This record gives sequence, C-alpha cells and structure tokens, in this order.
Amino acid sequence: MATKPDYRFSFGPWNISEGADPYGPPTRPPQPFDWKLGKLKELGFDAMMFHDDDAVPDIDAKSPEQVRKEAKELRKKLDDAGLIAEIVAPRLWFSPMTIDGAYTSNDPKARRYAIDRSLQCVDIARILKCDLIVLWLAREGTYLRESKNCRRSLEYMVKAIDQMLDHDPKIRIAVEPKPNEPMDHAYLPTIGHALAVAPLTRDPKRVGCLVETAHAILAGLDPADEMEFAMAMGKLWSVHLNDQNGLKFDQDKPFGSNNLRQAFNQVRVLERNRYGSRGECVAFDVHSFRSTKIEHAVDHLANSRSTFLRLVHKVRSFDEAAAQKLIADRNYQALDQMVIEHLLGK
Ligand code: XLS
Ligand code: MG
Repeated sequence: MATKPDYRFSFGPWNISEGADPYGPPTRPPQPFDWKLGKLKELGFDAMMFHDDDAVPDIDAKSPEQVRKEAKELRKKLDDAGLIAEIVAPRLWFSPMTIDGAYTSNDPKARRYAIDRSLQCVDIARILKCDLIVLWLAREGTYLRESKNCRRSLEYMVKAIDQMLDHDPKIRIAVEPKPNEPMDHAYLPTIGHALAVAPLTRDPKRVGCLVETAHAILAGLDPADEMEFAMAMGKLWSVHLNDQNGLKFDQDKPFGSNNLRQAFNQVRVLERNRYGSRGECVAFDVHSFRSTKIEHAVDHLANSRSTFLRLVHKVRSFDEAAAQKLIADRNYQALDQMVIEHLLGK
C-alpha cells in the first residue's frame, strides 16, 4: 500500500482568543501576535492562517505602501521561524462599510470597498508566498428575505471572485460556506452551493472550497460527506476541523469534543482521499471554552491536533477487510458495533 501523507497543521491568531461572548467581556488577557506565533511553533504546527488584518492590523487606515511594507515584515518573520502562511482571508464583516453585506450589499460604494479590500488581500497573500484565499462570506445573505435578491447577489459574488482571479493569475479561491450566523440565511450555505459557483467564474479550476466541521453540522449535513463530495471533485483545498453540539450558536469546540465517531469519519475520508498529498493543510478553527484560564490558552489547539493524530492511527488500524465482509453480508448491526468497539479500544 502506498505511504500516506504526513499532515501539516495550521491555526489562525483568532484561535487564541480572549473568551468574550455576546453576554460578557473577555476572561483572558489578549496576547501579542509574536506570542501566538511562538506557541504555534512550540506546539509543532507548520503554518499560520491569516485574515488580511491579522497580517496587517488596522489595514483600512494604512496606505497601500504601508500595507505592503508590513506584509513583507511578516513574511520575514515567518521565514525566520520556518513557517508558512496557509491562507489569507479578507475580513469583510467588521467594517462599517459592510453592515448590510460586502459583495452583495445594496450600496454600490460598499460593494466597491469589499472588492478593493479583497484585491489588497490577494496582494498580501502574494507577498506572504501564499496562493490560497479563503472566502468566509459572513454577511453575504439576508436578515430580511425581501431586502435582497438571490440571483443578483449570486452575480455580485461571481463578479467579485472574477476580479480576484484576474488580479493574480496564480491565486486560488476557497469558499468556506456557513448556513447562518451572523445572517439569518447565507447565500452559499453548503459545499454544493459553493462548488456550483465555480463554473460561473472565468477560471473554474481556480475556485474550490474549505469545509468547516461546525458549519456542515449547522447546515444539518455530515461533515465527512461534505469533505468527500468536495474531494471527489478535486476541490477540497483546506479544512477547518472543530466540533459543534447541534443547532445552536457556533461553538468551535476542540476537534472530536462532541462526536468522536463523526471526527473518526472525517479523518477516514481525508485519509482515503490522500488529503494533504497535494500540499493541503489540516487547520483547526477552534476556540477555548470561556472558562479557560490563561495558562491553558492553547490547550484546545494541542488537544485537537493530538485527537486528530490518534484518529489517524484509529483509521489506519481499522480492519477494512472485516468491515467489507460485514457490508457484503448487509450486517450493518455488526458493522456499527465494530466501529464502536474499535473507537473504545482494548
Ligand atoms: C469562520 C472563521 C473565519 C474563517 C476565515 O469559521 O472563524 O474566520 O474561517 O475567514
Ligand atoms: Mg472557519
């Protein structure tokens, strides 16, 4: 059997957070970027994910020259640490310009702002030697059904993606769908929607997707199936592994925290499709529980990675031949128990 890829791991600066929620203030002091980078290295991760304003804080207040200068300084910092930038994502949901949406806002000035900022994000990615832009389309949806038009919104999103593709012939775009929150309904809620956009763009082979576990669960879908559907099309360019306990606020729990069997099945599809062998990273989009003390502020990241690696071992030691026999005999009762026993271990 061919050797399976070793995995490269990443997380973003926002994954070391301060514990604030809509009902209460932070519970941990903020940590500077260099501290986070140091922890990433210390924990044995290989790459960092960035929003444009993680790379260049306060980006809207800076001149294009200043933005480029700071991006170059960051690149040096990453080079010196032997780390890479996995993705860069335009944070289009924070600005007062995007209150009513970014690419799909009803205000043409807001749409222009969103596109300009996205093109600048592509420039930053190029400086960071990164060719993957992630689009979490947080505000591309509606609070009120009658306020927007789905067909027109789709055209706006395609137009925005086309401009990014034009701006840099090497850049690839991975859409990260989420069905709701902050919007009532998002225009690209699932992987099927995200991938249906690709052929509408001017370079479909450069448009793919990123599956986040919690987002698939919030859409009522199975994250492993979402991942394998995308991989069947050669379109899964990153994953945000985490966990989510049913249909409630976005929890970003540690990987495997809520449903170990669902986590096992995600690792299983990644393994059998040789995810990672084309340079894809395994990213954890996880957050600490609000109750976490500062001395444990990165444990959720270390734990997610460790659970992932344990599950890789579980996948590789699963008796596939025995499973196939049970499948041929339609004995799913025994197959079910076999999976449970395997996860429980000796
Ligand atoms: C949403 C994330 C978000 C994207 C990248 O799940 O936390 O930041 O992953 O933009
Ligand atoms: Mg995410």
